[in-house]
This record gives sequence, structure tokens and C-alpha cells, in this order.
Amino acid sequence: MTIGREEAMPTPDMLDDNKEHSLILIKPDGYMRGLTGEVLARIERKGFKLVGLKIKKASVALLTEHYVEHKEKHFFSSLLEYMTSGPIVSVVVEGDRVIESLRTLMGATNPVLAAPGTIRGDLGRDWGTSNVENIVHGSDSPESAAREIALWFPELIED
Ligand code: DAT
Ligand code: MG
Repeated sequence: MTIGREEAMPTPDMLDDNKEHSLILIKPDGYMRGLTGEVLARIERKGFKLVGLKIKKASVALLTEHYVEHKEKHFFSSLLEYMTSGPIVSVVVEGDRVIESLRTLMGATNPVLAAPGTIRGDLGRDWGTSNVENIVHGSDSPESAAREIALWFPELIED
């Protein structure tokens, strides 16, 4: 399935408030294993539109904000170590019910348990580290998506 050319371009300077968006991260393990194209291809083949894309090593400050809900968890410091171990590809994806659709496409948090056919189920595994290395992040609700997009792509948000 492809989206029409008219619909696909140009990418906007500002996000359209009337459309649903999700923040996807290709985490350092995904980036370093060369899976960026594979993940983006799956999202595009599903029929969604990429409207923001960048590659950067994220700061501890940004990641602490991003994962604020996990700040008190026992795995928080190793999560930060994992997420700063290499570049992250951050992506804003647009489309109807995109948040829920991409959670389904990603699969369960633990790649050992994620169903085959999902990104984590097909491409992830346990590497014998203390981290759950699961290739991708995807926003889990409209509130999370708005908060996360404002953190990673403030330039796409009208103030
Ligand atoms: P998800 O990424 O599926 O939304 P989450 O929000 O519960 O999962 O956790 C965020 C990330 O933290 C997850 O992608 C990997 C890491 N993580 C979660 N549970 C963990 C655990 N028990 N031990 C180590 N890392 C964990
Ligand atoms: Mg989460």
C-alpha cells in the first residue's frame, strides 16, 4: 500500500493539529544494527506518512524528560546508559489512529515475548545485557505523543 503523491508532499513546517501524530524513536541498538531503513519501511508500507526525521545522540537531560514516568524504576540508570550508547533516529509519523497502529506494529516491550510479524518480534532478541534492547519506541497515548513530540521536535509545534 502506498499513499498518494499529493498527500505525501510537501512535508509541513508545522504539524497539522487536526491530524494524529506519534513519536517513534529508532534506539541506538536499532540504528547501530543498520535497521533504520527496515523500521521506516515497515511504517511507510503500513500506509503512514513521515513528517519529521532526524538523527542525533540524545542528551541525558532529554532522555530523563522523555522517560520521566520511569524515573523511579530500578532499570532507569541502565535505560539511560542504553539510550545514550549511540545515535537515535527520531521520527514524527502522521495518520488516523497512528499511535495505536504503531504500538501494534512494534509488538510487546520485551523482544523475547513480542509476536513474530512485529518489529520487536522479528528483529529483537535478548543480547545478554541488563537492558531490554527493543529497537524502537512509540508513543503510547495522545497525551504522551504531544509531550514527546514537543521534546524531540519543538520546531514543529506552534507556541
Ligand atoms: P514500551 O517501550 O513498550 O512503551 P515501557 O514504557 O514500559 O515500554 O518501558 C520503556 C523502556 O524501558 C522499554 O522500551 C525498555 C525499558 N524497560 C522496560 N521495562 C524494563 C525492565 N523490566 N528492565 C529493563 N528495561 C526495561
Ligand atoms: Mg512506554
